[in-house]
Amino acid sequence: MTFHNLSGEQGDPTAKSSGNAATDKFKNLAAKSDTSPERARAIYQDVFKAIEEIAHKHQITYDEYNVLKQWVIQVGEYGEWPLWLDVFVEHEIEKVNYDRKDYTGTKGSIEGPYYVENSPKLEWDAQMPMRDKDKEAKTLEFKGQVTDLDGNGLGGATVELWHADEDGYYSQFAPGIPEWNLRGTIVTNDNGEYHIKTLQPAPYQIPTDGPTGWFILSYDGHPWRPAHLHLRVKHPGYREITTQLYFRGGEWVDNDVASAVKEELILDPQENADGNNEVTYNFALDKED
Ligand code: MBD
Ligand code: FE
Repeated sequence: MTFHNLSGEQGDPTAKSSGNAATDKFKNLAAKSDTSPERARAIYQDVFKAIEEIAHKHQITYDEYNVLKQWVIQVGEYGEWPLWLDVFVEHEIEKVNYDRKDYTGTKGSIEGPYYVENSPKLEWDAQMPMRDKDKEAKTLEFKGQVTDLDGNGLGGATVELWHADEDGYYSQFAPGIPEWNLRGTIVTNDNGEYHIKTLQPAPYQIPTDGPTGWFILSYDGHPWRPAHLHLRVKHPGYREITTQLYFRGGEWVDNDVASAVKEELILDPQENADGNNEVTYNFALDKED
């Protein structure tokens, strides 16, 4: 086994540029946790126990160990730790923390590596920031209401929306795209409603010219995520949700490399006469406890 560039293509953006953009964004966040030494010890003991079991069960060779060591170095050099972790680990952390029986509002999903805070504020009835090129793509009219658990509209809620363009690229993580392209913070009207015109996103391919892609190819996996919208919905006094929405029948919906699809988060868009998509989705927020 070797990890090398099996695709032979220089992606645009390269794995290195999008990876390092995600790393530069994340490393400046003040991440901290109040994990006690006792808890740290308990967690690490289980991690090392799992490593021990795997090493013996699979009789891991020194060649494999050395490839791993080199790969870990490369993940860092390419800035792909946010990408690799969010694709392979985040979904379980999301479930542990947010997918709980006592939360009955709209389900969450992983944030992924491409969120940027403070996107431009948009009126409740607005168009996402986009280029002329994006306007030629299939349109998605995305509307609905943010409510409490009893269905009362929450006016002044914010719906942060970010997603990839038709080529599967995210602004600020690919060269040459305007800073806030396909990123916006929609403020709901007095009834909690929003009505957004955007473009229909395409499936997203993990860059195959970097270590996360090589990792996937090493086990003959595929590097695709289904087309998706990323959302973060907030209103004071309510539990903030970070989630994603998918499109029924779309490619990779049943086989997301990031394991982040939930049935409740699959949209059923209607295609109207002019070939554009229209869909209504309501967000119900749990009370903050
Ligand atoms: C994405 O667009 C994404 O949403 C996740 C979770 C990982 C990689 C790319
Ligand atoms: Fe994404």
